[in-house]
Amino acid sequence: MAPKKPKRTNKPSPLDRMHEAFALLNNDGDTMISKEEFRKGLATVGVTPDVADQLFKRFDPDGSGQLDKEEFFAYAAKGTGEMRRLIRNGLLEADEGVDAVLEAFRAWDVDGDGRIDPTELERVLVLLNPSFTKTDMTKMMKAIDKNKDGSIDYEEFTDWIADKKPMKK
Ligand SMILES: [Ca+2]
Ligand SMILES: [Ca+2]
Ligand SMILES: [Ca+2]
Repeated sequence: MAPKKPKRTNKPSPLDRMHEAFALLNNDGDTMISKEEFRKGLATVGVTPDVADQLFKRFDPDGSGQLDKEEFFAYAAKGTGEMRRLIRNGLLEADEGVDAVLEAFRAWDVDGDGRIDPTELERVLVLLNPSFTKTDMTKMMKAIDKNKDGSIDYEEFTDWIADKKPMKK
C-alpha cells in the first residue's frame, strides 16, 4: 500500500473536531464528560441547562451521568440536531423578562463587538455539532448573513431564529 501523500490543508478533520470538542468540554481533564461539564460547555453557546440535560440523556443510554469517549463521539457524529431548534427550545423555557435571543446572541458573540464572525460561529459549531464540515459552516453563514458582509449582526440572528423568509427587495 503506497502511503497517501498528506493533503496540504489546514482544515481539521471531523475526528480532530471531535477531539477538540471533547477537550473543550472536559474541564477536569479526566476521560469522561460529566453532566455538569456538558451543561457548562453548552451554556457558553447559549443552550439552557434543561435542553443540555435532554441532549445528555440521549447520549448517555446507560445513565451513568458521564459520557465516555465512545458515547461522546456518538454525540459528535450526530450533533445536536438542528441548531435553530435547539436555541428555540431554550427560548420556550426562558423566564419571562429574559430576552433569550439576546442572551444566545451574546453567548455566540465572544468578543462582544455586536457581530458574530465566522470564527465565533465555528466555536459554536464545534460544541454543538462537532462533525460539521467547512461546507456546513459556509452554508449556515450564507443562510444567516443576509446582507453578505461576512458576519452576523443581531437583526440577522433574530431573523434566523424566527425563520423569517427573506424579504424581496
Ligand atoms: Ca471530565
Ligand atoms: Ca464578535
Ligand atoms: Ca451580516
